[in-house]
Amino acid sequence: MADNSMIIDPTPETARQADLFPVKGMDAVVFAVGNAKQAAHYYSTAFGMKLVAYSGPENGSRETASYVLTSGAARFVFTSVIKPTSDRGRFLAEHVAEHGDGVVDLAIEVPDARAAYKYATEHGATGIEEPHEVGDEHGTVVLAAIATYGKTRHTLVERTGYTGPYLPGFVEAAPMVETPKRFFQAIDHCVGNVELGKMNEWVAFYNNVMGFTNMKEFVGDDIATEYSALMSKVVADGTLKVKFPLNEPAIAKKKSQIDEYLEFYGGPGVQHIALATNDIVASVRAMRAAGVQFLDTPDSYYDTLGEWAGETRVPVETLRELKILVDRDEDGYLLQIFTKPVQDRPTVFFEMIERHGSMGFGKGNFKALFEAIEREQERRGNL
Ligand code: TYF
Ligand code: FE
Repeated sequence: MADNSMIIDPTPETARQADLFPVKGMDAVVFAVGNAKQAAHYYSTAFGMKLVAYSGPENGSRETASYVLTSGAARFVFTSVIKPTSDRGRFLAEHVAEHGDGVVDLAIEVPDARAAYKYATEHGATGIEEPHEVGDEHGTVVLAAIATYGKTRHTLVERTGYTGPYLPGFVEAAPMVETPKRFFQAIDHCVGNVELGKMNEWVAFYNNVMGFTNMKEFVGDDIATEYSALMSKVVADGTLKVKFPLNEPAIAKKKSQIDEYLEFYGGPGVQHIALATNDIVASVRAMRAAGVQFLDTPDSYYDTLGEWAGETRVPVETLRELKILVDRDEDGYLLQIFTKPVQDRPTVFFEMIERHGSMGFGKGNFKALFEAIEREQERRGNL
C-alpha cells in the first residue's frame, strides 16, 4: 500500500528556495557620493562606524576614492570620483550628478559567485559584470554583477579564503575617531522604491532571479490610500538574512512620499537601509547627541501605545522621549525609528530597528509614521 508520507517532501519551502540561490548575507551597501572623505567622517562620528579600509590615489586608485566602514557585520562603502578616466569613473560621476548621493550597489555575499551569476542570468537577470577573479597578497575573490531597479546593481561577492580588509585594491585604514561606538551590528533590510505599477514586476524579479520568497507583511490598497500612499511587498532569501522590501507609489489623498523620492532621485533607487541594533535607546540617544535628525512622533502616539502594543523592554516614557515606535505581531515585537533624509535631496534615509521576535517591518506604525513623513514633505513644499 502506498504510504502517503513517502511523497511528502520533508524539506521546508524556505530551505528548498535557499538552495536555488544560496546567500551568506549582505556584503556591503555601496554609496556613490560627492565627497566620500566627509561622508566617512559623518558615518564615523554620527553613526558610530569604524573606518577599516581605503582605496585612493595614495595606493594606486587615481580615479576614485573609497572609504569602507563597518559596524559589527554591517559594511558601508563610500566612493567619490577624483577624475573620471574610465567608464566606471564616468558612471559614478554621472550617478552623483543625476541622483545625488545614493546607493549604487547592494552587494550580496554568496558562497559561489559563478553559480549565482549563472542562475540569475538564466532566470532573467541582466548581467553587468561576468564572474571574474581579483586578487592581491591577501588572496582572491570572485566578483560578478547583475542589474536591479534603476541604476542599482547587485554585486555577487565570493570571498572564500580572502583575508584582506575589504577587496583587492584596498588597504587597511585607521579609524577616523578614537573609539567607534557601534550603534548597530547588522543590516536588517534594504528598501527599493520603484515606479507606479512596477512593484509586482520587481517582486517577480527577485522570486525568479534569486529564488527569494515573499514575506507575509505587505501593504495593499487599503492601507495605501488611507495612510501611506505606497504599496509594499517584501522578498527575502530562505534564511531571512537578505530582506528587500519594494515600494511603489499609490494614488492617495496626498502626493506619495514615493513620488517625491522618484522625482528628486530621478528614478527608482534605494530608499532606506534598516540597521539592526540590540540597544535602540542607547543608539538613538547617542546618534541624536551627534546631530542625527529623526522623524518626530506626536505625543498622542504614546498616550495609547500601551493599550495595543503591550509591555516592551523599554518604558513608554523613554520611547516617548526618543520618539521610538513599537509594533507587535503574533511572533513578538519590534522597536524602530526613522531618520530624516541624510542628504539635501529628500531621498535616502535610515531606520534603526531592534527586534524581539517579530519579523515584521512596522506595519502597525504606518499611520503615525506616514503622518510624520507628510509633515516633512509639507515643510519641503512637496505636498
Ligand atoms: O521597510 C519597510 O517596509 C518599513 C516600512 O517610507 C516603511 O520600514 C516603508 C516606507 C517608508 C518607511 C517605512
Ligand atoms: Fe524598513
